[in-house]
Amino acid sequence: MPVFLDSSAADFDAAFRALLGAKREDAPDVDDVVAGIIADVRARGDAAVIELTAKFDRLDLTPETLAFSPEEIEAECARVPAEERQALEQAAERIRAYHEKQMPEDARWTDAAGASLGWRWTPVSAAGLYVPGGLASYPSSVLMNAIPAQVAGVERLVICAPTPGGKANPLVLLAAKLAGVETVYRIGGAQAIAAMAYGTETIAPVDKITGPGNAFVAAAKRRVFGRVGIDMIAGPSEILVIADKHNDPDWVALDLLSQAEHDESAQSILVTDDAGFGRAVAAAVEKRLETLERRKIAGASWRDFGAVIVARDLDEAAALSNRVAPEHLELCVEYPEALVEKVTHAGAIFLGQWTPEAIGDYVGGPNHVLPTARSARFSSGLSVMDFVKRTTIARMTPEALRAIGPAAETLAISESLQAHGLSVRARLDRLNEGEA
Ligand code: HSO
Ligand code: ZN
Repeated sequence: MPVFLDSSAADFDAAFRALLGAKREDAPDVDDVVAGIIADVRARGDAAVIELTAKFDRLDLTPETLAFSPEEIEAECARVPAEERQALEQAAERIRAYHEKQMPEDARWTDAAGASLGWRWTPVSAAGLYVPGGLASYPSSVLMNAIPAQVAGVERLVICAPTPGGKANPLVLLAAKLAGVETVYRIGGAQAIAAMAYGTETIAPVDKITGPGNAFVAAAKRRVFGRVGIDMIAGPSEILVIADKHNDPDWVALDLLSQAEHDESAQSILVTDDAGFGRAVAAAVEKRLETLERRKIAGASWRDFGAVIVARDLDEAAALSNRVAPEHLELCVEYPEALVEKVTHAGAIFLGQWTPEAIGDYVGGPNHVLPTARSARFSSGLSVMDFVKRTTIARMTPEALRAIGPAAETLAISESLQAHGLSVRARLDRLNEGEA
């Protein structure tokens, strides 16, 4: 049974804090193994990657077959049924259009001292995207990771996707093609992350690695961070739905289950101002769980981490949601535009009863790679900004240097950095000579 909490109950705050603090993921300690794998790939390159792939994925590769050939990609893509191809194309188009709006602008201005200042944005040169194998090999995630990189202007985009036993997912390859990915390597795990970070004889290193993965991949991303940039270490999915009684309990139940079915450690929370509605949703969840294909996963998530919270009113519901800082937040209320103003921490917000969170997972346009585990308090979902860097620009004129140089010299002297001060003084002296 999920927990039922009432915000007017005396012990509510303690119970709510327990819910916030619930440890949902047991991250197995694989760091030593991962350190060994990374060192091996750095030392032996392709040979290590090939051996590890044979061992973990039962797949025998050679340097020539590490990547899918263009012919293989074409053949796999051709197997995708028209309906799925069209859906993927529509998704790609909408995700691209949304992310094009995120492209930040360069700036340049002249300030009161006469200094010309600004910044420029430039893309990273190469990005590598990890696509997990097995159950969580989502073509939609390929689009969500690769399209922002493509929009940012990243020149070289590659994917590493393990194909245990050699079986490829045609939809993943089609998504890669639609998103402008040049090369797809059939490797996975920490060895794939190491290969993308450090390079091998056949795999050129990248500058930024994004994408979800298992504990080995997460540990490897942590370890190569600094050598390359990474996106984030994503935890299990979450949804919080704020709903009033003017909703169909079954719709809300399905929205809660749509995150619960991702993972036994996923968390679905309903916050409502109507206790009767809360009970109706809980009953609808149980009913749907009877027939859901993933009822084992969704049921475990709902039972262990699900919650129904009855708040005094919708304002309090928003305040509680802010304390959770959920990855996904649905506002299934009559006036969502008013309530959204009260939301300060959430990865993605879905307004009104016609916006199920699944729309955002696939075709809405916004990214579905979002901050989990309450990290929406301080971070954002994946965007074009993850694939660009900002370089600052400054240009002094003689007048500008005369106006602000002496303060620099003073500060340099106070920090005992003589050459710093002299580099300014030498120029100021020349200006003064010119004047004399
Ligand atoms: N809701 C997941 C993403 C996803 N859903 C992929 C379906 N496919 C995490 O935001
Ligand atoms: Zn999802």
